[in-house]
Amino acid sequence: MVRNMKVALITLIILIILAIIAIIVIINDAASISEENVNKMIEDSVERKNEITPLSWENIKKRFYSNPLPVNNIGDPFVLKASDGKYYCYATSASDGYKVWLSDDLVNWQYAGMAFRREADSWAVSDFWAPEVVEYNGKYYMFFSAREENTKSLRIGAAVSDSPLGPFEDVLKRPLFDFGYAAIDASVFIDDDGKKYLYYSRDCSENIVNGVHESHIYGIELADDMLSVTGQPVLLTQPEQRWEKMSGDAWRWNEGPIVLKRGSIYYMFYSANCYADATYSVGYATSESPLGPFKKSEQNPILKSKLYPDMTKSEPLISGPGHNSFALSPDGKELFIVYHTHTNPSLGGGNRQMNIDRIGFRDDGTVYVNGPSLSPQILPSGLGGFYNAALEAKVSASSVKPGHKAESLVDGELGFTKASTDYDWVSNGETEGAWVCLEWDDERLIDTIVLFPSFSDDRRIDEGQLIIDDGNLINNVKFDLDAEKPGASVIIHFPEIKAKSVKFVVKKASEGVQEVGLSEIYVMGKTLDEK
Ligand SMILES: [Ca+2]
Repeated sequence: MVRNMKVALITLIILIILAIIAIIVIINDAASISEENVNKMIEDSVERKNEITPLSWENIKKRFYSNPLPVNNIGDPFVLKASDGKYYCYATSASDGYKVWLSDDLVNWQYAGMAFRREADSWAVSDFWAPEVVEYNGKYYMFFSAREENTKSLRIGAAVSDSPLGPFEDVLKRPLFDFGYAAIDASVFIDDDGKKYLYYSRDCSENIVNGVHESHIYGIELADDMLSVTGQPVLLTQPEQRWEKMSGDAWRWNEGPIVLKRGSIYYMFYSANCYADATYSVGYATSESPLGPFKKSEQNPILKSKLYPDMTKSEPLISGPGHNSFALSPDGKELFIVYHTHTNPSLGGGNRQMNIDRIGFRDDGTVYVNGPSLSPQILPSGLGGFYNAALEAKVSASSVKPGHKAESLVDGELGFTKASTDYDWVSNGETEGAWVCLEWDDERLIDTIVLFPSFSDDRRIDEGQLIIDDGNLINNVKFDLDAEKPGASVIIHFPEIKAKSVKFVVKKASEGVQEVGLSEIYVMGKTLDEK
């Protein structure tokens, strides 16, 4: 009995000693982790590749907007970015004047009341259409169209306010000018030299050319007081191109002009065909002088209705985009086109809604519109503390088809039109294994990568892989995009990571394609303090 207890005690002591030795060994081992070992462990983990699981759409959706925007039952939306940094939208919106909507970010809009209401004895009695507002010398000038009581014809009026919200006052108590014909859709452009021009549409209601009712666009110099015109109006454009003759043989339109200047070139944007129909579209013409001659782009129209991709429905998916204006993003870096579409695509008509999409100029001076979109688009730049780091990256690719370039991935143009396919990155006969890479000189804090497909089905990618800084993998990047959401992209959101490079590798191309392509890559980075 005593002997057995002795054996048990010795065994217990031996076990305790062994346990102590084991603990000492473990502690010693832990204490001996050197910098060298740390580096080795990192190398090992890089070799293993760290697979990142993307976060859900719910985590990222607040950084996107989708058309249409909440300015409804309107037409001809005009956006003013005023000197207070806020956005004001005026539109065809009431029977006796104009409503105004207010926004801090160009995306979220609040109705802010009537900006202008006709007075009881006003010359302007009805048809209050297409207002525009110019901020000049601390005042706000509204130019609008309305039917005049005396002539029963359409005329352009001017109203002034100290606030962009109104109330605007019809200070002239008469039309701005009268050339004896119906005139609508006034738009003011102030040139670099301070000269002012007013563009308008000579309305087809009274303008009959060879038996055809036609709306023509004119320009005239506006005096420095903003409330009178000088000189004679100049005819700038009339319906000529095939796309401008889609409303039949009796009625044709060039209307809704608005001018932008880029370098020394004047770009006049306008709409053609009947506003109530799906044929309503936007084109542009260029000139070296504000009053022409203007030459129409061969790529017109640059914004038009969109049909259902499978063509099974007779009504369009997006109907009648047009009568545009422009607005800069909050940080002034991106230009947006503002336009209306029919609220009910199968009905068309006067009930329209506001949309915005990015618009840009290619190196050759031609214009592209990233629209009309129905899919989530990244918020205008300068919002949410994020920016597109891809714009600062060095871009390379495994191969590039002659006539294309890798830099097209960061030129701002997305795959919305056939014309855009000339500006895709396209592999040179590669499919699986083709890659593109974005690299930075120093680290960027990134959390979202957005891949935009080519407009061309012949370059379609089904699946790929993202490699961030060689070590981090995002697998199964699938291009299962909704064809009924024009502008749809692959949006990959993940926990914030510091990175010096992002690589996209094609794992699976669509059956039968001979080459693959992408129109654009966004890499969303957190705006650093010094930026
Ligand atoms: Ca592009």
